[in-house]
Amino acid sequence: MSKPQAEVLAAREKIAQAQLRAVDNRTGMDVPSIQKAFLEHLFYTVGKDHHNAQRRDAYVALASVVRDRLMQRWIRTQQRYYEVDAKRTYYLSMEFLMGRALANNLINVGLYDEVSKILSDFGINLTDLIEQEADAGLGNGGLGRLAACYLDSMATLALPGYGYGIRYEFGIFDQVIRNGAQVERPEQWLRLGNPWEFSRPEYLVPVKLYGRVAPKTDSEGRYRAEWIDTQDVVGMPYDTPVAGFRNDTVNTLRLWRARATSEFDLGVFNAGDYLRAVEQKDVSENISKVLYPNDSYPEGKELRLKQQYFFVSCSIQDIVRRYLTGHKNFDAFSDKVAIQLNDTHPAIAIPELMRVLLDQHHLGWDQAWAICSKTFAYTNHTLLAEALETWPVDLMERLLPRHMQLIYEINARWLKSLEGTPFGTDEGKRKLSIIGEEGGKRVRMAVLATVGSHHVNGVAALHTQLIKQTLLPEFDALDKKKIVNITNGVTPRRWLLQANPKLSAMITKSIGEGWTTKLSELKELEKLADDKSFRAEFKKVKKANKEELAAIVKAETGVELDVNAMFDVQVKRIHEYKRQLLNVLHVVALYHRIKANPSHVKVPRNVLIGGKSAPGYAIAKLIIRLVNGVADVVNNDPATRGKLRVAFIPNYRVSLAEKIFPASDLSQQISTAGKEASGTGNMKFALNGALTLGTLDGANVEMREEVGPENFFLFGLTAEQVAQTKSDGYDPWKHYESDPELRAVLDAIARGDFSGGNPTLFQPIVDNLLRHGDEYLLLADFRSYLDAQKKVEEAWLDQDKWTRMAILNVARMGKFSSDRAVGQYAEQIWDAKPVAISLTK
Ligand code: D6G
Repeated sequence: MSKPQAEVLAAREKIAQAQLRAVDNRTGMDVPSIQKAFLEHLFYTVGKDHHNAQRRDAYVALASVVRDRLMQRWIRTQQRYYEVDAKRTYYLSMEFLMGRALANNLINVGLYDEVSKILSDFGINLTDLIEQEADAGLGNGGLGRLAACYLDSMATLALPGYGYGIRYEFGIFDQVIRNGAQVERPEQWLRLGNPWEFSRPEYLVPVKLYGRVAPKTDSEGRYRAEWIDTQDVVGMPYDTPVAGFRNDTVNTLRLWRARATSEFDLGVFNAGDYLRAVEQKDVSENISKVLYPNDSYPEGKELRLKQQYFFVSCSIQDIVRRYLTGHKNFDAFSDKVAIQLNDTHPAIAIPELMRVLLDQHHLGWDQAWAICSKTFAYTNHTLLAEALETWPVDLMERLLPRHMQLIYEINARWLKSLEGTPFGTDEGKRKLSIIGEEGGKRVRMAVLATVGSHHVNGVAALHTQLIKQTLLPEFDALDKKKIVNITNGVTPRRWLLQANPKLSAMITKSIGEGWTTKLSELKELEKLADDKSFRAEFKKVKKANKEELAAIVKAETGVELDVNAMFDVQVKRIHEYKRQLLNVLHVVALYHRIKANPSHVKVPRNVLIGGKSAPGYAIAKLIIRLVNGVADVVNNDPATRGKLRVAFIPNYRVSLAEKIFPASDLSQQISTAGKEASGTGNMKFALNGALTLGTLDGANVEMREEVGPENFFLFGLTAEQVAQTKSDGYDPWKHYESDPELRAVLDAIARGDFSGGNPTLFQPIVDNLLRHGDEYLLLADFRSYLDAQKKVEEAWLDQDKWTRMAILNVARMGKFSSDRAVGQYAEQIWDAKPVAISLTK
């Protein structure tokens, strides 16, 4: 070692030692250190004294205190991953529906109770500060929230995991209700700043778009593609720490923001058109501006494909960069890197990794393809035909010409490999081609993702079975090990420990706190279901949670709920297949029964419905109006007093969900069988002691198995019967004509009973059911649904029995922890091992 080099190293070591001492001083976990840190942050970070500090300032100061403590663990974790050259798992997702971070981080670092006490000594209420934080609403619904739960579990299981996605400036819109209708408002979660994110300009990556491919031969005469005349943007990473539960692991969620390149406008700029040059800067930065607010329905816009490629390209380049810091060649790539594609949205990652390996690192095709197919795995989230993504070949050719070439080449080799199999015929090849010919040439992203992945997984047993039977039967026949099931799960930290502190405390008091990381320990509650005093306490907790929710509903909607009445709840995206409309039909039937004979309705209910509709989904928006129309009539009719209240809860989001699940008695999971891949809301309700009224769809099937059929209200056609009914030629009129109660309900809606006498407003809804084939079989399931609702009422009338059933539901939800799900991914798909983190080593 030369002398100057030795000096540099010695100096670095000195800084490292000094830094350790400084950090030790600053991030103490004891009460005086935290008190001091809070006051210091208020002063130095926020710049406020106790006279002018507002709640928001106190929130920022507290977030900074927590952040400091995370930072130490974060840096140590990332160092450790490099030291042991860990295999890393990358979760690529267009959506991460994270919600708020403060309470979750406080809980995970183990400071919640201390901080709450310290603040109350200062006269500050911790929950007031928690409410200051905007939800990180970077997702539409289940798919995005699943990604967030999985990050929590990866960190808690000490798995070296990363989330990669887009830092949308505008997340999912805010929903307000005006005259009963959904109105969308831009959601500006970053407006007041975000204390949890760190920009990392040192990791900027360039991304190319458009242009053309120039064939070249290199000095050794080999073909080399060059992608030129492109329009470039750069990706700027923003890192958010993801803390494991009390284990010192802190992983990273890296979200990309699109920025104009520094020479963005040189051409135009040189031509003297300064203003146009600046305008063009905006165009490239638009890529990460807004989340597409569609759930299970691709918009097919050029900007959406740009978003997909933008974040995928940034992420793949970053993954390769990180891998190459410790490796000289790509031989170990798939031993060190696992990439999970959350649905097909990031499937362009497959040709992108091929491009990087072939064009930038000059690997041969076979080696590059072998690496890809050992690296990628794909999670399918839907079977709905209209939700399967395809991109027009001509758009792909224009935006990503090199990728289109690579996709053609991948496809040619794939189809050739089918020769000699039962699918080597023209017919077989046409079915299995990555390029679909129907309705113009299109790239089928699900086929691309399946061809390029070593595993494909469905998200519940029934869903996986349907993938094998209907979506990808040929792939299943070719390789029986490729398609596997991993039933979704939810994190018990956010969805029980944080959201329901009262129930959590009660559980911990009874069975200890092991359940927070080993959810199956809840099983020990089973014996307490028969314990009278436990049941009484359980009911008390539920009632207190209902009071909290009732106050929110009153403030948001003006509707006064009766906390002794059943809270009958359906919250999720508004979609025809989820059948919020079926719920409304039941409410109208109940209303009619009350009007006919009030004493017949013995169980008082509050029916609560919440969820956003895609802004362009007209019929879903009309369903929201119908809920509000029905609520107006029902709530204002004196006959319903003490019997029925209906409210549409506006702006359903993660932070509101945390208040809703703990307060629910009945959870409605009533999708048409075969349509809902899994559901995760269903699990959160049951985990918080709500009973499920549901169809045999998605994970409901497994939930019913776990809790026992006697603790689950089942109704409706099975997936098989749904398919059969349709193929037999389904006739909704038959049900209308033969069921007078159903007829009265539909006639009332058609007549305008819930639209101020206007018969046209809800006509499209009635027409869909009666004249356009009732695609989701509401009328076929109506009677069975009402019968099940009757059983719900009977059960409710025996409160002891109901509470017993509710406790058993909680006790038997162990399977639905995201820790179990992520553990299965790690073992069966990623081959990922935990790396324990210690702050002292
Ligand atoms: C996080 C924490 C930070 C660390 C960085 C590593 O932002 O301390 O330096 O991750 O990122 P990579 O070098 O692994 O991308």
